[in-house]
Amino acid sequence: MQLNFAWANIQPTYLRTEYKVNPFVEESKPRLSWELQGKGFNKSQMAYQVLVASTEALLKKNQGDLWDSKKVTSNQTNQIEYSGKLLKSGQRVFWKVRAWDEKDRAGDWSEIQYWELAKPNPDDWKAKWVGIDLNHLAKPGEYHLPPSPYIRKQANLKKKVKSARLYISSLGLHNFYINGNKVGEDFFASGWTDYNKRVYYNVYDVSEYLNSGENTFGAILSSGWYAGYLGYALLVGSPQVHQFYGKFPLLKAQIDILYEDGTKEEVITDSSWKTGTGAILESDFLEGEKHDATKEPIGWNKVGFDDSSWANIQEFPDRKGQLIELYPSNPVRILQELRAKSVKKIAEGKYIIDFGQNFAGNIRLRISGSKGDSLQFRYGEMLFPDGKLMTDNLRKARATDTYILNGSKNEEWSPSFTFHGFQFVEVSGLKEEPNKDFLTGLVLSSDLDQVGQFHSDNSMLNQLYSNILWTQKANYLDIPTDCPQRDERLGWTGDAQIYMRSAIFNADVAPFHKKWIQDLNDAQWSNGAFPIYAPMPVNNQGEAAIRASDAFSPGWSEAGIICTYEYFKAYNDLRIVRKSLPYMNKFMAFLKARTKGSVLREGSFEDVNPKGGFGDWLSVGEKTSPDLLATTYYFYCNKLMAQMCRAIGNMRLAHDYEKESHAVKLGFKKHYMDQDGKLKTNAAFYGNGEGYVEGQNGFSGHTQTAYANALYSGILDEEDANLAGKYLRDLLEANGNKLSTGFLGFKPLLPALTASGSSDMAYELLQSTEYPSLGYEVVNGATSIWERWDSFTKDKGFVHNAAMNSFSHYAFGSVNEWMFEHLLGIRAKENGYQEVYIQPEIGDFGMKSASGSFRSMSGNIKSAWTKSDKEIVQEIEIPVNVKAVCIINSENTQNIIVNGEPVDRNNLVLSVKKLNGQIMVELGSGKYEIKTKI
Ligand code: RAM
Repeated sequence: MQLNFAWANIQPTYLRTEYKVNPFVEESKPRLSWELQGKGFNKSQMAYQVLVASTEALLKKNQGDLWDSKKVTSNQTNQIEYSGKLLKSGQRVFWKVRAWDEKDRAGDWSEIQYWELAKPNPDDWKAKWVGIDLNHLAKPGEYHLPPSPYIRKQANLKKKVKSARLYISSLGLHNFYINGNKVGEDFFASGWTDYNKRVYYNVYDVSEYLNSGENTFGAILSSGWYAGYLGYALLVGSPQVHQFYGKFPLLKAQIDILYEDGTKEEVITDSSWKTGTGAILESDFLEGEKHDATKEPIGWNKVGFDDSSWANIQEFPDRKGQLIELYPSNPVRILQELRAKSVKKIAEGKYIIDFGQNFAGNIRLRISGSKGDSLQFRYGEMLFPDGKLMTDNLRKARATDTYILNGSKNEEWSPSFTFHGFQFVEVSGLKEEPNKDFLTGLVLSSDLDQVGQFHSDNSMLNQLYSNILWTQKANYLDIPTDCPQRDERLGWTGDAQIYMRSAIFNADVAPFHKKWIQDLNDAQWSNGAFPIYAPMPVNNQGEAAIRASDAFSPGWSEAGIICTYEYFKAYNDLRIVRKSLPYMNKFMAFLKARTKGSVLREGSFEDVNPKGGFGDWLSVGEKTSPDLLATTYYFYCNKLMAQMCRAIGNMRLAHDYEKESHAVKLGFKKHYMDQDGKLKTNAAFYGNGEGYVEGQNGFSGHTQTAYANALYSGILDEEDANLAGKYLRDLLEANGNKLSTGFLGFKPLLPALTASGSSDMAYELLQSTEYPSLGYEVVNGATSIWERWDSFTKDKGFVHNAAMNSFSHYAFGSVNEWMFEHLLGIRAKENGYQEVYIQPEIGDFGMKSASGSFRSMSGNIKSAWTKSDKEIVQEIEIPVNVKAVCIINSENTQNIIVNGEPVDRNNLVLSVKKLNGQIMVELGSGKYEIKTKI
């Protein structure tokens, strides 16, 4: 019998390539990562060895014919670049890794994983773009919605198929079928990009779908973001309201087949494919889908269908400058199916279905009825007090689906090319009382793993956390949107940048933001400004096509720096920094050109609409000078740029940005601060404020938002920061301990309070259930984060409807950052969370316990605490290879017991330091219980 000492060693698990498990990739040098498992304490990786082989068999014999990294002395488990032989398109390779622990003991090999190189070379594509213009079939009316083209091809495969891959891209949306089976479970491929620059494709293993002999390939196309309605173009009366990138959808698909005998064959889209129409009469994200099941050409996507009446499809040339690349994100999928909570009749044949939860997605209908029966579905987030559906806040989004029954038994349907943001569905046209399960809710979102957990003894807060998660899911749908319901659904950059760190704590957004940061860079204006939303469709004059005045704004455009920075911090990803650097430099130059003496003075952004940009959007009460805010952002961006440049070894640039940040700091103090350290602005400059957001209220520098941003950005020296902390607190107290912040002010508010010693106030704001607060939303019934603190109130109803009143807006969910970093106290010390701080703010702040975890790039970090009158008990879990500094408020080390032993006589503890009333306890991996007497 072999003795097993594996418990003493460390074991790599969760092997990923480019942040994904067993993916298709395009990178010739993809980056590998793993987590480490190991029992006991203070375990770390001293060295690793990666083997990559062309077959699993070789790898089982420990032979890495493609790459043997040999034993590499390093504690890195992430961003390990494959440095082996050049791989060929379509090549699948297998890999495994083992690690040596801190005592240089080798652990077992991990299990075997793989990646497959997709089609990095455009020459590998033989397929042609195909499509057909069906715009003449669109019914005249307010919305121009053509039917979906159906396309098909029958092909004879003469030999036995060993394996096959489908490479597929569309300008617009597609469903693809082989022999009647839908390929994959993804929705809305190929996503939204700046199609003039870049279009994505996906790859599927379709070996199982093919037979030798006759096979049929079919697709249904839809306009999607490419040719459908976008944003508020209709609402604001833009000259162009749809077809922003092209007039009708196109498809490019290639099936690469490998036969058992080693020969190859391809089936490609070209003009030999046939096209007709079918059941999908209309489909659009904003307007909805109409499906007439009586019109479905039975068997159209199977062998034997007579397509002699179908036309030949047209071929279209590749567009110049349009890259075709592998979709970097995870696809949109159904994450969950919700049962109805109630079905209520409101009129003859008309019912309201309540799913009990605000979400983005679709419905699944299961019904038996008569041929030609027509059901209409309308979607809403809320009901009016009389029980009717509230759709005022959808503005010009018609959000209506229609299904016409074909009369077969147990018909099942759900829309393919639309989604809605809703909790309630109004169904009309029902002939009989439906059973409760005739309709289910399909939760759609980019399929990202949840990495965060949060729970506390405050049930309102637990609901709030649930609301944050749901709202993130509803708006992380291919791109990060402001909202999923009304005629907007745009990748608003301000919302994305304030929320980015919050998002990282909740879900593994690495694949998702790899895509969107590219979208953002692609959308950079020629003057260097990043836009206010991305992707950004542009008209022939080079202006925003959805609304010509949509350009740039302080607090929004900085997403181009901040999102890349957050990504780099969370995942220790330098490649994204290198890739974004030219765009970021250009943007910083754009800002610099607007400064005078490194300060963005009053009026620096008068040329945009609204003047000064959006400022502290949706703030309540006092208004902060947008230029003062722009200067704190400018400082912050210089600081982040310096850090990123240093990390990639560009010391000259790092130095330049450091120098500039220093100059901004001095300039800010001189221009925006009085002798008492109070922030000020030249209010007279703004005159009557015309053209500015709520400019009639006048602007000030002495606001919660101004101090919160100044403190968060680090623009103040220590003395001024102390004063700012005091002023911030004073302002809150003078306001009855209530916030007055908007989008830009709320995100840094709680962190700034904690940084300036006012965690008590941060807790008070977080736990408040009075207007304005997130708790107020919860007590008014919210299951998601609302655009406004009072989007709905039980006593006043809807006060903001019609104009801007989304019930699914993640922006104010940015409080999540504070909940993870300061309530649970999990903060990165080093990029990628290889070193962390554990520093929960614990006091007499109205809460007795909280627990949560964050599965970081370096493994799962857990922090929990309970507080009684006598002691605080913390439970902490640190993954292998991670070091934590636990910062505990206590004067005396004798008050602290770690796993039953006093902290200063404890073998498990790496070090103990005292500093200003705090004890720093350094811990390696393991599970700890820390008791602190109070
Ligand atoms: C609104 C959007 C978004 C915000 C902009 C300024 O219409 O919903 O949240 O960033 O305006």
